[in-house]
Amino acid sequence: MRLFVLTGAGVSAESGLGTFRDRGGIWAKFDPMRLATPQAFARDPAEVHAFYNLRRRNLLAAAPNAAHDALARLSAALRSDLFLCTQNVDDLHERAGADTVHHMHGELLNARCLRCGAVHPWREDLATGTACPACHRAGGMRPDVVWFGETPRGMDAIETALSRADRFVAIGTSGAVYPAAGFVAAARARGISTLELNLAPPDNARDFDDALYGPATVTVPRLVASLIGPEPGAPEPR
Ligand code: BV8
Repeated sequence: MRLFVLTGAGVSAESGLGTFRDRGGIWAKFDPMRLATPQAFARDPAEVHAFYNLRRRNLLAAAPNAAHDALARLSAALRSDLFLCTQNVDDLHERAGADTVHHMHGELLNARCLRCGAVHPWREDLATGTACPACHRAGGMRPDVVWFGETPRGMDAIETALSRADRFVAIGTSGAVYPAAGFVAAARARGISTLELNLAPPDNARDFDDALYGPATVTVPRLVASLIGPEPGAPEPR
């Protein structure tokens, strides 16, 4: 089995990190065009920093949940036969122990210097006056995330993994943001089976062969148990 798993904000929702498009979600409170585009950063970097500083602090206070744990168990069992692709900028898959995680929208705990291009692990707040540890120039440090209008990371690796997979699973994503929302159609065009795990049908629900609805902390461990067997010592599923 070669499995392509795409995760979205729903997998981290029960860790206390907000989703984007659900009622009361991040984009209900904040306008993405004011905060998550290169133009927004050029216009008002301090406002963009304040938004991501808050999210970075929330992330540092959060912990992986049972869905991340189950995917880490799957990663250990399938090794390179699992391509775990996340739209999430958090590091909860890694903290749960997942081996290789493809962050197509970048990582909030990295900062990138627009002056020299260096990428640094970053856990503190960023400010307009923050100097780059590599080139020592100030004013160019930004969160190393992919904003609207920017190219997602590693699209070649994603296309290769999609072309080799024999099963596609999307977990906790609304199917609203491209190119990720189009992966299921690409998988389906190849004739491989497609499954979605979500609380409710997403925008692209019709592209999936099967669905399992419920909280990710319940559905993901159940899916993983069906694929590789129950976790030793885990209670029998009801
Ligand atoms: C690009 C990162 C070219 C930083 C984010 C018009 C038509 C089509 C496309 C476009 C268009 N106009 C513009 C575009 C392109 C644009 C786009 O798609 N716009 C949309 C909005 C129309 N895309 C881009 O600009 C992308 N770049 O296309 O470049 C290209 C392409 C290919 C190759 C070369 C070049 C770049 C997009 C990057 C956006 N980055 N943020 C940050 O986090 O601040 S957006 C953001 O949305 C998130 O970061 C996340 O990465 C992404 C997806 O969101 P979801 O994860 O799906 O979250 P959402 O809240 O929507 O849904 C949560 C789901 O979870 C729900 O379904 C809910 O039911 C479920 N759920 C909730 N709780 C649970 C649960 N499920 C299970 N259990 C639970 N407990």
